[in-house]
Amino acid sequence: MAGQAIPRNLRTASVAAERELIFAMGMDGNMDGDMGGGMMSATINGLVFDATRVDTTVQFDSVEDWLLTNTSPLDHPMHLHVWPMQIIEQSGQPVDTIMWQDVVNIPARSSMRVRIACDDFSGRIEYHCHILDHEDSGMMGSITAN
Ligand SMILES: [Cu+2]
Repeated sequence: MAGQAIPRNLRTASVAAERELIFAMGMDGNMDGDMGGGMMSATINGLVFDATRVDTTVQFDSVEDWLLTNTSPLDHPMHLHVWPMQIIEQSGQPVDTIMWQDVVNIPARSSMRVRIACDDFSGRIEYHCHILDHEDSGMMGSITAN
């Protein structure tokens, strides 16, 4: 990417797939812990991170739209490894600035739509909330391109 003065505009790309990632927080239902209450859970599409699971499979060299929905009362800065994102909508309103971002903040109880070119790398990578407490509580997923 070094030396690219004008970013490629993904708005003109054809979108191969759309998906939604829902970022949620709550207390997990397991009350048999020794602290008198449940642990915080931070999930993406209802799941805490599991290193043995692949959450998302994309087609290599395709462009995808992801709707990042945050149902929680806290912001979640979402970091996607390898592939930078372009924000195309914030809370349903178009965003015209063409900019690559490797972290996109999803404000509390809000949504961001991003477009991603899944190129240059095929294999398994991760996406996660950049707030360490949230990531440690499970807000992370894995993705492969093939
Ligand atoms: Cu978070």
